[in-house]
Amino acid sequence: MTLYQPFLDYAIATLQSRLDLESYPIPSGFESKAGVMGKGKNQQPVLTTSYGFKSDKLRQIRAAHVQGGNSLQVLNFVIFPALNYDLPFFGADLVTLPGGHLIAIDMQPLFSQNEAYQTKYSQPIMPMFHSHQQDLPWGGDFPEEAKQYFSPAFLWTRPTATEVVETKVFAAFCDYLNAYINFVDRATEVEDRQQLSAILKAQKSYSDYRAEKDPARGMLTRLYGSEWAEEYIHGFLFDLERKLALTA
Ligand code: DBV
Repeated sequence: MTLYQPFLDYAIATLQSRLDLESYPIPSGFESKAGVMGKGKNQQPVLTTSYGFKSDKLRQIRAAHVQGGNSLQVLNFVIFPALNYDLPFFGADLVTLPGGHLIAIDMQPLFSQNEAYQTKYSQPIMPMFHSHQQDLPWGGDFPEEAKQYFSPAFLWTRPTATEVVETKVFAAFCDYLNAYINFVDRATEVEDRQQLSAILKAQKSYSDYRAEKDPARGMLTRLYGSEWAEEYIHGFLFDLERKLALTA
C-alpha cells in the first residue's frame, strides 16, 4: 500500500456514501499511464492513475495518483463545483519527493476578497483549521500569485516524518473533506444572473491559473512527454475551458 492510497480510498468511499455519485469521463489513454523516472540503476517505475466522478452539485471530482516508490508519491485531488453553486473548490495536493513531503489542503474560495463569502465558507472551518495547524505548522515560502486562490483555512505544511503524513495529515484530509461535503449538502442553487456570471468568471480564473501554473507539469513531461502532459492537464485535470468551448 503506497502512502496516499488510504487518502484516495477514504475520499472515494466517503463521497460515495454521502453523495449520489456518477462517473466522470476520463479521456482514453489517461486512466492509467506507466512510465520510468531516473537513469541507470536509479530507474524507478512510475504509475499515474486517474479517477473521475460528479454529482448534481459538483461538476467534476477528480484525482491524479502518482506512485513511483518511496521518493515519488503524489495525490492531487480537486473538486470543481457546478457553475450554478457558490461553493468553494476542494483542493488537496499531497506530494512526496526526495526532499520530503509537501502538503496543501484547502477549500479554495471563488471570491477570496469578499467578506460575506469568507463568513459563509471560511469562518465556520477556522476552529478545525487551528486544531490541525497545531500538528501541521505553516510550511513557509509560497508562490505570491497563488495566494488569492487560498482561504484563511489553508493548511500548508512540510512534514519531515512520514508518520505525520499517515496520521495527522490523514486526519486533516478527512476532516476537510467531511466539512466540505457538509457545505455541499446545504448549498442551494444560485439563480441571480449577475452572481452566476461572477461564479463563471471565478471558476475560469481558478481553472486557467492551475492549468497554466501546474507544479506537476515538469514531472509529467519528464515521465510521459509534453504532448501527453499537456493533454492530461487541459483535457482532464483542469478541463473547464475545454468543456465550456464545447457548449458555447
Ligand atoms: N499539483 C497539481 C497536480 C499535480 C501536482 C495536478 C498531478 O496541481 C503535484 C499532480 N505539486 C505537485 C508536484 C509538486 C507540487 C508542488 C509534483 C512538486 C513540484 C516540484 O517541486 O517539482 C500547491 N503544490 C506544489 C507547490 C505548491 C502546491 C504551492 C510548491 C510549488 C513551488 O514551490 O513552486 N495546489 C498547489 C498550488 C495551487 C494548489 C500552487 C494553486 C491554486 O491548489
